[in-house]
Amino acid sequence: MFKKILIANRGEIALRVIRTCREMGIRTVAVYSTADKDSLHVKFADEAVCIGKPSSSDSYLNIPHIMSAAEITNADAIHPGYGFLAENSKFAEICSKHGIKFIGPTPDMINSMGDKVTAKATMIKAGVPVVPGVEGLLEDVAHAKKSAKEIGFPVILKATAGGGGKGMRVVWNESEIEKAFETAKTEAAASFKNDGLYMEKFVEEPRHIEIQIAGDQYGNVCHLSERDCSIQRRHQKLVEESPSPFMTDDLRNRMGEAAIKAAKAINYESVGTIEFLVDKHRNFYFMEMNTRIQVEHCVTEEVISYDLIKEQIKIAAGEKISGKSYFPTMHAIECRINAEDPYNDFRPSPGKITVLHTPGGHGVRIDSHVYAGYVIPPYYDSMIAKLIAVAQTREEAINTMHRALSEYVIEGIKTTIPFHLQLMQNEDFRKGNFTTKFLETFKLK
Ligand code: MV4
Repeated sequence: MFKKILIANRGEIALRVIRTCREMGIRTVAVYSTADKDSLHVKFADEAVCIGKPSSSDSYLNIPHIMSAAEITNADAIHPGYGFLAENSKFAEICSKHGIKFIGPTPDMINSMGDKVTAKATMIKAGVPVVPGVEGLLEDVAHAKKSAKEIGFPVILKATAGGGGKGMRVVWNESEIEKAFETAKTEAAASFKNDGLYMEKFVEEPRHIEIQIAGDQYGNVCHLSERDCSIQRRHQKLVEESPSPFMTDDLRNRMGEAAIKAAKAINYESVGTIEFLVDKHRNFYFMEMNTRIQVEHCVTEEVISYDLIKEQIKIAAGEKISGKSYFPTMHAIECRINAEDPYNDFRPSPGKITVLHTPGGHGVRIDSHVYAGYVIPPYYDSMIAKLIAVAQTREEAINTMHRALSEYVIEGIKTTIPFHLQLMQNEDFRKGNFTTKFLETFKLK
């Protein structure tokens, strides 16, 4: 097992990793930017190294600074968390060259899922269902036009280097295709330095349901059931839950097996997630694979009673997993508490937390790095806490969540708490009656 892990991240996920390391008897190194010197991850770690100025490119994305911190502290592994360098294959490669274990998949595995056209081809070969569309990249506008007519409108153009919604265009009819192709190409080139586009049938009003998987270094893979992440706004998830209210035992088995096939196709090592689109007939299609631990991993932990970070560290250290899958015995919901103003287009609201009272009691978990007097810096993402409610049924979990949200007091900044309070009382949400379009029509009172 590792003796010392450097956590190349900040905020709640840095704390989350430190907590598990402490339970496992592993020493921890925090890295921090000058803006984060008073952050809890710095105080909770055994050692802390300042790696640069506030901007991410000078600190949490600065590979030489992070590698130096790892060398001077003699860390034998690096946990990348999520975001920042978590899916950067060059970083994983550099770690390996320095004899430091990157706690995650190998550079090849990251690359094979990072390029979406390659990933889709791999999935087709493995027998995992994908959205019908053109195989490979679009050559030019004429190719796009011809393909769209064959597939049938509406279609969607996506960037092969994209993911998470960037550089996408929905095309409803032939007259729109030329402009959509050109703007998507320009946007992809600017955002990813790769203008490759591909085309799929546009699935209308889908649900976003993802399957958590774990694979070890010996080819054993299991699934850990699903999370429903349909409650999103501009591709930012706000609420996640497990099990999905749309799930059936049969669908879970079929999606679980497909996710295992997907992971096995690339000999996947570590924990990871296969994202699927699910249509109203319960057809499911591979969308992309996340080769990292995700923000929403906690809902899975709560419904199967399993520490995913511990498992991720054990797998990285070469331990075997059983290959037996896990099924939810509880219901968990996570609300992302962001320093944003839900009454003002979710505009970021950084600043000092003057008053803080956190909820507690039966069935409540909070993963957060903030405290009363903490100043939320404006340089990073605005998530300041994850509130997770667990109960035996979905209805009880929603009621626990509502109760916990109503106990939560955060003053000095605006937060998404009022949004979540109203969502928990929404009739359609309570019925499990929602798709990825839900928040387009949800109105705050
Ligand atoms: C789609 C789709 C409909 N049809 N692909 C959005 C993020 C990126 N991972 C892919 N996305 C979508 N791909 C086809 N063929 C609809 C979306 C989509 C979406 C997906 C999941 C969650 C929220 C979403 C919001 C808008 C569009």
